[in-house]
Amino acid sequence: MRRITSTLSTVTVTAVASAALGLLATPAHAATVVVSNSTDLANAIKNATAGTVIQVRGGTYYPTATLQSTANGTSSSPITLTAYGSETVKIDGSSLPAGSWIFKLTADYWNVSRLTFQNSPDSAVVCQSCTGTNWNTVKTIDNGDSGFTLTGDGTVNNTVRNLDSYGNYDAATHGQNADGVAIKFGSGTGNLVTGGRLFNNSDDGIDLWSFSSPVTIEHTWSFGNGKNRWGDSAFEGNGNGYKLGGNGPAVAHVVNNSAAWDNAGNGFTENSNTGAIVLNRTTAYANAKWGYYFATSASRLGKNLAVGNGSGLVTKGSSVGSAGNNWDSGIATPPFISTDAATTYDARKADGSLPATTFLTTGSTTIGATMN
Ligand SMILES: [Ca+2]
Ligand SMILES: [Ca+2]
Repeated sequence: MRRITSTLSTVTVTAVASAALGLLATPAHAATVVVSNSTDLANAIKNATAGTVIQVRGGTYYPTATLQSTANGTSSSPITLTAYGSETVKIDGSSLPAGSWIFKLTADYWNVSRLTFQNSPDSAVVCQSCTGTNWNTVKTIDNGDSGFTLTGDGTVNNTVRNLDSYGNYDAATHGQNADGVAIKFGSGTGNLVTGGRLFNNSDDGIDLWSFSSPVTIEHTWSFGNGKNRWGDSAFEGNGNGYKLGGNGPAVAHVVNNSAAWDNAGNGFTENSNTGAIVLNRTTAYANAKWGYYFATSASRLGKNLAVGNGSGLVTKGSSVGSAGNNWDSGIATPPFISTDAATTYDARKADGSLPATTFLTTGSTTIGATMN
């Protein structure tokens, strides 16, 4: 008994001495911070360290300055920013100064989920030279420029999963810039957009302008972009579903199992990218211009389905490889099970994935998007 007491005393004394000297070991579990007002939210984001978990209580937040951080997580100890429990969190930019973004990260290894960013005077979410960030079930709605942006060199291994980005419109420049997703002006490999629903934006659904490394897009829907929904008499939105390049770099972007419909421009376009873009099992339906516009690239188009596009199924240059598409010889066009898009606006499934729909499905195992 005496020996045990002695041992405990030694431990206690050691701990007290360490505490007095500020030498307490790093806690095994990093701090969880629960915030319920904009000031605390801004500070939590700014002061996060690897392993910090920021949980935002339900409600609408009106920050008066851009929420931003340069704090890095690590691959094994990321920084987490998410809604508290199952609560609904909206971060509204309508109290920001003109030209401000709502949320800017210049940081690595953040996991951001279940937050809505809306009504920004400019872009909503911008991740600049980020590595290893994961965005899951985020919404960017009715902002004054692009909803979600990755930009800068050193943009590496970021995943944008189950993003809804819609209603974004740059009024001052007559809609020519606001895309659902912009991955522009930068470089870096391993970036993925999956499960996206990018619609009714003034410019393009997704735009890869001047991004010089391959981006992968899959299981994404891009629709209704580039229409003048704002009564803008000098409207300049482009309205491509998937703008897969531009401004010089030749890049082999990849688009798998995705769809474009009802856009004011082309469904899918190289947009002057001369690289070997790969499109596999995608569908372009009822876009105002071409389903697929690939005039000068060395793209590889396989098993894609174009129906009812204003300018035609495909513009295809001599360097484009094309096989198994419904414009290729001997390939049938399967009928759509439904052309009623109503269900594509439904709430997402509980896991954040796209809602169930029969819209533009065909049952084919060989051609076109499967719409899930
Ligand atoms: Ca534009
Ligand atoms: Ca654009």
